[in-house]
Amino acid sequence: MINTKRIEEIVNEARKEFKSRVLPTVMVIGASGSGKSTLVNTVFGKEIAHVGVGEAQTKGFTRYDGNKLGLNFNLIDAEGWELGEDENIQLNKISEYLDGVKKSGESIQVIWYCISIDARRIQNMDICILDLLMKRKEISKNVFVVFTKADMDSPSHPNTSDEYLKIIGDHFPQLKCFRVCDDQALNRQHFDMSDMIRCSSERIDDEELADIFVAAQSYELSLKREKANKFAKTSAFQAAVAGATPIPIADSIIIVGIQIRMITKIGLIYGFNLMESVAANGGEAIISQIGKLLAKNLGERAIAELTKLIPGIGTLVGSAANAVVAASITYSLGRAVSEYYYSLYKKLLTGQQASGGDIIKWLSNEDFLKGIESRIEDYQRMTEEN
Ligand SMILES: Nc1nc2c(ncn2[C@@H]2O[C@H](COP(=O)(O)OP(=O)(O)OP(=O)(O)O)[C@@H](O)[C@H]2O)c(=O)[nH]1
Ligand SMILES: [Mg+2]
Repeated sequence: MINTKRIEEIVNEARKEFKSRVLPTVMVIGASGSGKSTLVNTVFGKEIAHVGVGEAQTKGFTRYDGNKLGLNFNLIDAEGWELGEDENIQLNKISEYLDGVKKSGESIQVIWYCISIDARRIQNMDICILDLLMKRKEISKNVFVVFTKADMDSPSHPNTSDEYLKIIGDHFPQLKCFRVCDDQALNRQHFDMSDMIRCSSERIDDEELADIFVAAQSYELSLKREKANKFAKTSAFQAAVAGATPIPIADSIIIVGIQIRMITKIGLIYGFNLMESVAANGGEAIISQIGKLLAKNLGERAIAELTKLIPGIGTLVGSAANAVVAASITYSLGRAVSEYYYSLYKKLLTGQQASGGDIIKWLSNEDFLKGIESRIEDYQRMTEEN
């Protein structure tokens, strides 16, 4: 009934597509000790310096290649400048470096310029470097000012971050500023870490790179969920188109293909690579198993749903109803997978054991089918809203 050969082909195509990804590049820059490395660790949940050695590039820039280090992003760490350093020398270094990046064809998606609250004043060097960055058309809209160590702000008025905000606002009214610190609880209660991550991702033009940035960061889990759900919607519409062709859904390899792609992509948004966990678990046999499971669930649910939708099924299968069913099951599957990964990720964040490979077990589970049922209603609500 289900063509496993074709499923393997689909999975291999998806695997190739997701393997050869270009990664977003994040650059941190600011005074020495301004909290650049700490910021990167807080956002991405990784001690990059401990993950591997970056390549020291010309004049104080270190580039960490995500593909080499198994990360979902590249990092450019600019060596912090010291107080009293010559401004022109610094500015020349930065200009030269950015020229080189531009020439190499690489683009930088996010630039966080760090100014520590602890410093108590914004230096002329800060303004000069920001001015340089804002004058470069290729990056200016990706520059953000980050007031680090916000936990050290004084409770008095006007406090340091308010003063900073005013100075930056006077010089660069178009620049966005965020207050952050290295403490989760404080960030969530008082500071702007979430906003910083959201704004940064929204400014990335390339949608694929924006998705990978969301996958790379580990701070804003709800952003991953939003992206995953958006992708489930897109896939549902694709499935609707495929479902509108008058072939029985249970045999529709196209829809299964859309679904495999969808669960792969959702896994990636959460930072799990389904394809890799599949390969690690014995490869192709499991891949066809996933395909069969999807086809079986899809088939059975589809028939149940169709029976509800059209009395006298068997004599006539309306292609419109077929499309609705294909879409709602795909959407439900996407939402269910997203919720699954969401809870898996939460587990990982609290130090519990979990692996992306668990999804295979979970797909054969009763809870999964129940989850799908409860989310078919979500889809119907969604189509009514649109
Ligand atoms: N209180 C407080 N201390 C922080 C915070 N962020 C960083 N620090 C401390 O500030 C110091 C410098 O932090 P780093 O992240 O190493 O700064 P950096 O900009 O990467 O420094 P260089 O790479 O040497 O230029 C460290 O001792 C951190 O522990 C914060 O949010 N609050
Ligand atoms: Mg550092």
